[in-house]
Amino acid sequence: HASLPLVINTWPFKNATFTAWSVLQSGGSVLNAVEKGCACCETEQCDGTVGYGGSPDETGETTLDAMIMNGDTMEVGAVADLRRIKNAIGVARAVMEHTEHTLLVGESASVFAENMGFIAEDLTTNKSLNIFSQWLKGNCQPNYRKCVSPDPSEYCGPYRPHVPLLRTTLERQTNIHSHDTIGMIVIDQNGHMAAGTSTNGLTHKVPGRVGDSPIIGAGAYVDSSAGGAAATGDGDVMMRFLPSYLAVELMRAGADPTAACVSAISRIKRHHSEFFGAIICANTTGHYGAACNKVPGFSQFHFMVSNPETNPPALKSVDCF
Ligand code: SD4
Repeated sequence: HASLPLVINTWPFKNATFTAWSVLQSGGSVLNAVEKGCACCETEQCDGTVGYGGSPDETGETTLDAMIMNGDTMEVGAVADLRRIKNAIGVARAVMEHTEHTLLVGESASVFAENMGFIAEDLTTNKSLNIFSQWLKGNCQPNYRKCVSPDPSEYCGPYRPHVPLLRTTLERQTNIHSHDTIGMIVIDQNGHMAAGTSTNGLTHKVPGRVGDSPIIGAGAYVDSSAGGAAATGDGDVMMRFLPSYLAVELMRAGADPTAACVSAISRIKRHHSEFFGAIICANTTGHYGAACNKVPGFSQFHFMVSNPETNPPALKSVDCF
């Protein structure tokens, strides 16, 4: 049986869970809990895949995607391809609270952030520089063009890749450890709900690439009258299926959270049996579930839960199918 409040987030990002839980315990709102929880991962550079200094793109730059959603009012703020600002979910919150818009992108989003008082700084670190330079030298690393020949002029179109490497399905699969977005759902004792995401996306991506995380209904979705969901994994594939929206609508129709999560993953599997991804779901009563697609190297998905029954926060896992 379920109990409220609830904090649930993707991956074993324990300090993020703890931070969100602490915000609720001190009387903070669900939006503050989601923002501070995800911001904790941005500061800690969780897994190197949230925040600065990770997932350098084809030019070596780290760019960030983030979203925050209010399940009571259905307001959303999001940023994509954000540059030079570390606190991406903070900027997403500013978009929600200080503009009539929903999603700001790229350089303009960064200028907005600077005007809002966020500090502009280089998101590159020695670690991200190293990942980038290894890639420049290396081989057998994925890039994300539909290339089949080692001669870039033959197959990649007029837009020349920085590094002419082969990209195959297998290589892409083996890159699963470069995806680890934080996605979080928070419900308080009164049933107020919020959700959010933050990520530095995909390593070696084509500049300008936006993943699923800042896309409403893809990376996350929440409606306090139905439930919330957040996804992680291969955003280029997952965003085509709006898995978070689908899961929330299934819960609205009566599905329990685990069944809703399984259905959202199954929908993607129909077309992409080999995709890497997972989703977490929670309904209005605080019941929760998760599901993931089984691929080589990924058979179990770990996530964090904090509610009055766990000695908060607790690591949970689900077997992929
Ligand atoms: C993306 N979905 O940009 C993100 C990455 C991710 O777990 O979720 N990793 O595609």
